[in-house]
Amino acid sequence: MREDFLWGGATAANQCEGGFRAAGRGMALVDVIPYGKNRMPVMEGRMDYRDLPEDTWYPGREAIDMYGHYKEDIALFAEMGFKCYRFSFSWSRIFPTGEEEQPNEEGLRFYDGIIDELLRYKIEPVVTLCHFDIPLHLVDKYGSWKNRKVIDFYLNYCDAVFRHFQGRVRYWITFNEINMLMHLPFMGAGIRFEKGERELQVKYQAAHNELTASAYAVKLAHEISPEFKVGCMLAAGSVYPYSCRPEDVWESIRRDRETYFFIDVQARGAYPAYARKLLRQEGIQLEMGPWDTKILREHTVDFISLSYYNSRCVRADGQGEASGGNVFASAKNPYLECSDWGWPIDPLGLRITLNALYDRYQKPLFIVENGLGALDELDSRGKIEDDYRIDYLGTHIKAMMDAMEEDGVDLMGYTPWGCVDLISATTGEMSKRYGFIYVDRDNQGNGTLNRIRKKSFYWYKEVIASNGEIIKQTV
Ligand code: BGP
Repeated sequence: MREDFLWGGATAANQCEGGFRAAGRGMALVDVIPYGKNRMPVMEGRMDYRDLPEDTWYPGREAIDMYGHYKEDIALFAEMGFKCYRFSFSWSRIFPTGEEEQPNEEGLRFYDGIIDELLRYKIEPVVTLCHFDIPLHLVDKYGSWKNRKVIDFYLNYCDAVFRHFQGRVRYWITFNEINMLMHLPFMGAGIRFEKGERELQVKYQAAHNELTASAYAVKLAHEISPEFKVGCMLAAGSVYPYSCRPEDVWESIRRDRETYFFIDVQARGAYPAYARKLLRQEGIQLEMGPWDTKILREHTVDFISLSYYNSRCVRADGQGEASGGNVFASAKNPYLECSDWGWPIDPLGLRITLNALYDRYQKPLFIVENGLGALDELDSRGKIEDDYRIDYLGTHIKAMMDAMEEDGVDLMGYTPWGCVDLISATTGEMSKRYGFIYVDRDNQGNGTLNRIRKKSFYWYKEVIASNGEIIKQTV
């Protein structure tokens, strides 16, 4: 293993910070994503949050109150030996409506606190600029990423934080799981469909605006500091054909391209032929600025980051049992076990995915999310023996190391998701836990918020201390 490998953990403001009204923060998209049966319709952009009943519970507003606990949490990350920590800025904490010209100083000060604390422990910050987190004002007034104007607001925000944090932050990610926009458009990109709108037209326009914003952000970052490394981020997971029937194989290629599309643009700098065809066939007209093509071509990303939870599987005939999984459902793969939430578990799929991405792009990769959402129970001694999580992570780390050492994939680091328990993005539950650190809080928001080290905490500490050697001996 390379000596500079970035072992760490990942979170996002929208699922852990809370403090939704603190220090001048403006309302954000996450603040209006409810718990319960209305969550999906809102996340899909089919229900307007303004129509939600008054007694609705919004778990993201308080989350695990990392706003008030970050020092304690970072001390625990340091105790595990983290080399880096991936987290996101809440855009509306820095630009409360998104339209201000100058940043909210108190918002910047909050992130100064986090970053200085990390650097004190020699933990490298990796910052996601937008992780399902958009000022609500931009959603309601402009229609979020449907509107080109939002590119300017985003760049104004990027400009402020690049300048403010230069010298302290080196790694930036422009958008979390940019392809989420196609599946959960409101959660992914603040997109709500109005009557009469063509969904595909709206989605591809929003995608174009985000891709352009991302390329401009790369340009800006490189102008501000030659030290900056800027990455894109994909919800990854290779799509397998259900059988060797050519129709199934073809369907798997088609589905893979739905995700590759974004990275093809961000890493290779142009719309691929299959995407140009699709736009034409679907009659989609993109509103483009005069410089977009040039900006996309000249400002590709420095690295490709990805989340990997599971592989996917498809059948051309659409028959058979379905399976859950990150971002979208697919056909049930009979060879794989599933998590408590029905997501397939496929460590070799991680090696397959890493190889596919590296073959295609030849740019450094960074796994910025991976993990097992599971039910954790405190035992009679108040401890959590999460061997299932150790198994999941151990086998995935082994697959990742094989990709690096056997296959030559260039991988910068590994930050498992939800290193401290946080709110689930898809379900809003607290009980879907990923962490090495347990947080005492339930789905209704009750609990002390106390942090407790799980068994996996001590295990991951050893993994990092041995730079992965113990994985080779034990998995
Ligand atoms: C990814 C998101 C994360 C995270 C993770 C796990 O899609 O980037 O924000 O939540 O998935 O998903 P969930 O929380 O639904 O289990």
